Amino acid sequence: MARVFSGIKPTGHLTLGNYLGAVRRWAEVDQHRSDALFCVVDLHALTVEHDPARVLRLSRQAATLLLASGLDPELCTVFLQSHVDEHTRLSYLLECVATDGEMRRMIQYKEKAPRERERGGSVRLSLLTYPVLMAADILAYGADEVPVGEDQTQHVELTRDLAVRFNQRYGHTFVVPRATPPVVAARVMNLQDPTSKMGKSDDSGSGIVHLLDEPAVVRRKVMRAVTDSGRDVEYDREARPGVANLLEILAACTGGDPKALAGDYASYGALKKDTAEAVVEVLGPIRARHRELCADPSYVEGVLRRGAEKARAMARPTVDAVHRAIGLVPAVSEPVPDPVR
Ligand code: AQP
Repeated sequence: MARVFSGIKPTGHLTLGNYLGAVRRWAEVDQHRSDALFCVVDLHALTVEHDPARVLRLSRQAATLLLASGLDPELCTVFLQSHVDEHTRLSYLLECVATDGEMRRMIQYKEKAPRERERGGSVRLSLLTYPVLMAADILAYGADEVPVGEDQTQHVELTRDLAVRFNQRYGHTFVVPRATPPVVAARVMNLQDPTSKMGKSDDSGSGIVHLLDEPAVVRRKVMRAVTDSGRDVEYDREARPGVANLLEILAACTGGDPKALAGDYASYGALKKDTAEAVVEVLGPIRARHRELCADPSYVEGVLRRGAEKARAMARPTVDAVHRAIGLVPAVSEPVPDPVR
């Protein structure tokens, strides 16, 4: 059975992009056909200026939303990254295999570092190195597949490179994983700027549909989506990114094909209306289940505690093997005897 690992950063409220690009597949497909682990990667949220209370709140909310979206702790392992020390243990060892040039080439670093400087802050070293932590997240579990949206493929490529390099230098230790992006909605775009990804750390508001948005809010955001001055509904990501984005969202929500759906519409207004209703329908059960789970926080805590125990037991043998392969003396598991006096 394939091993699957994926994660989500508590850097903002989960978006429709997170759901259609990743979480829905985790719930509907991956947890049923594989040995799957899903993680709130809270350490990744510390790589930029952050408010500790907000990260704490968003981490709990993200975990609750993963369960509300259909992850079943009987079928998969759900946990918080910071609860399993093996991720950071392995990350340092992989930093000893990665190069600084590789880190500086990461698109997300190139995009975010200037943003941090513009905000008047300095750039945290962790913003440069967190792709290695992400590699550790994946490699610690021997994952074969990493179901992610398109924006994460460069990070999975780096993970593959580090795994191959380590195996060549120190002996076969890691499974080399591969990214598995979804067929539709691999990159849901911002409704107000269809050339940018709908990202949760972007607070600009009306272009981003959050999973917990009320139906009226969803309808308003979709109806105001930026399209273009044309009239015909055509699926063309380059020439008509706004319309293509709506068609992709509609297709992902209803199970159709964006190109085929374009033929059903004679106006942008009708397309927006159907897209809005399809999104409202998809989000309704998630919001309802989220309300129920919020009424029972000890259930969510229990799931995360048991998930972390299971994850730790799965990751430890791999990380111990990495220690041995790279030349570190294994930690002694039995109590150390008193020295002879
Ligand atoms: N717009 C999107 N379309 C499709 N998939 C998406 N994902 C994120 N946005 C989209 C996928 O969701 C998973 C978790 O994402 P994440 O937490 O790593 O990233 P984010 O939601 O994009 O959060 P940020 O903080 O806004 O990220 P960045 O770092 O990009 O600024 C992933 O599988 C991702 O592909």
